[in-house]
Amino acid sequence: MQSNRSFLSRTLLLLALTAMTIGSGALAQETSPVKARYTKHEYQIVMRDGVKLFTSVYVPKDTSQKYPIIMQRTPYSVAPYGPDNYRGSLGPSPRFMAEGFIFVYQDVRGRNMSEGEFAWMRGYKPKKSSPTETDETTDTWDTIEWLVKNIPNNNGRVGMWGISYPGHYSAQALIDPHPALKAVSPQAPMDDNWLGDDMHHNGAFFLPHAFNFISGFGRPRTGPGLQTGPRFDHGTNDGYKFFLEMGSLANANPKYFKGEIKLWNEWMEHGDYDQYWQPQRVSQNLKKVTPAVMTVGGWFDAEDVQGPLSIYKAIEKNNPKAWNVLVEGPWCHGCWARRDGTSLGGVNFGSNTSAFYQENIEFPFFMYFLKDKGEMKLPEAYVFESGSNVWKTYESWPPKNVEQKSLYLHANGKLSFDAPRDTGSAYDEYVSDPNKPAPFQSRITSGMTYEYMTDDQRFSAWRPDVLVYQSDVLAEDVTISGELLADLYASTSGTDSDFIVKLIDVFPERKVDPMDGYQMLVRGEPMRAKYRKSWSKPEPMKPNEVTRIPFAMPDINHTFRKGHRIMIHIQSAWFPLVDRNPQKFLNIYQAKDEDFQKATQRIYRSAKFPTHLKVNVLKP
Ligand code: PG9
Repeated sequence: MQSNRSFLSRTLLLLALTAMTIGSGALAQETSPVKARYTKHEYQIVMRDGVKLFTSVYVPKDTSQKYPIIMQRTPYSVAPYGPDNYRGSLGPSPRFMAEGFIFVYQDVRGRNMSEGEFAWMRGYKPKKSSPTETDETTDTWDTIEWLVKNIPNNNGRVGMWGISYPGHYSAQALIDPHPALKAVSPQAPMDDNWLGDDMHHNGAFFLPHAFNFISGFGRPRTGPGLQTGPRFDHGTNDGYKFFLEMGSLANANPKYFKGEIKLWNEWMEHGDYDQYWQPQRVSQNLKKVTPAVMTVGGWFDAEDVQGPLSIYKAIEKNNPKAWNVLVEGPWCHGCWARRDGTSLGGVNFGSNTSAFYQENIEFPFFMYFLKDKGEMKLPEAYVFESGSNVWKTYESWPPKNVEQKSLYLHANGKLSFDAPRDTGSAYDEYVSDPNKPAPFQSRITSGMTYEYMTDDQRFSAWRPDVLVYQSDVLAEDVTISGELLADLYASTSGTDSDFIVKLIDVFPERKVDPMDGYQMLVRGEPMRAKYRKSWSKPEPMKPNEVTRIPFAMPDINHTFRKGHRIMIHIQSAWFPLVDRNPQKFLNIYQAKDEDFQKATQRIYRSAKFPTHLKVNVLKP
């Protein structure tokens, strides 16, 4: 016989579990904070060419005041669909839902429940051939025009925000902005998927990022409908093994995609920076920016570290009167909205940087420009300084109070701000074997992780195919702010090569310290040598001839603390993050497995051939 006490406690537990179970289902919809305060509507908004775009609109139940519209356009679905199925949250952060806005989410043309044909980063058409010709700027314009005229109780002002691809669409809206568009925050926006964002960096192809993404996103579509599907099954967690065994990029279709993924086929057909990629670049068209713009990026964003910087800089350069600011935090991709921003991998940033940003930067921006609430005190640049772990504000980005200096390679793995005086042709040499390519990370995973951007590089430092140079222990803090310019003098026994430069912060050896000897990646970037003179007209390298290979690496804002060392790695593979270079001048996207050859690489460090990294050092 159960005692009364245990029977009662079991009954209470059962009731509690039942309530929780119901809570996860229908009841939740009734008690969801969104449904309690907002009413959802779904529309098919007709564009100027007749195509209908599926748009969800959440309006506050309280009609005692008018509200601004804040919109996101996305290729990733505005699910859940159905007027009775509500999103779990609305807006860039919970503050917005509590404050009260009209929230709009739209499936872009050709995606999910919207009609039409999807094009990858559909380029702007400056001269439309007819009143019904469309691009993303006209789809955005037509949508805003319809919203302000048809959604009850709006205050005539529209804001946009989005992270990554939605950030790209926010930036597109700035090209020919609708007059009601008053505040736009492109966050981790893709600017150019050949020059720095997502798929390519300086011509090198980001293999797992592209392959794993497009194997799902690029699935054939027969018409409006939710486009989801299973993630690609590599059959192993070991991405290094999977992609090495896949071999040449040309093997992907016969082995896995069978030619069914149109976007993959397009990317394989356009290896150079050609008319497929060039029109996609948003920043080239940002010349009539009238809304207030707050571009947001993460210093350690593995996907789109370059996009925010190039979009902010283009607006600043071409629109001197625009209200245009930059925010950069110590974040991975979108992590200012998705994680607390206190750390990334093994590196701690000392505070919840995401909460600080959401409360003190993002929310005040939209409140001021869409509701005339609060004061506008945002600086031109609100940038976190990693290493010292403090927020810094500047009147420009990059900051003006910097001195350009160069970190030069020297004998015996030394690195210093002094130029080499060696009059000969001193060099260091390594053999790059594409069948045993240097790895980009030590963890076993099939994808491009977020954490690789600040990983400890000691897993790589002892490899014979990685050159390592480090400074003496720093006698004082050295803060480097802005773009990095690598200037290599290199040769290869082949006719093409990749050169990857990694800038690293070496923590002091302190056994009791969790960061004991940590070699923190601050910035890494590849350069595919055949593009050294032109992104669209590649040229071979002459075997064993010293060749100058200059290239930019995305901006940083990092303090190398007193007691640390500055380190540079140079290598010719970063696998599988970057596809392998056959080290033979040919179309890599059509290479055969037998084309991949070893090459002997030389990096020169003499007065005549001074390999160095130009940096901007913040003046005291
Ligand atoms: N920028 C991200 C992405 C684009 C393309 C491929 C993979 C990722 C994103 O939109 O999330």
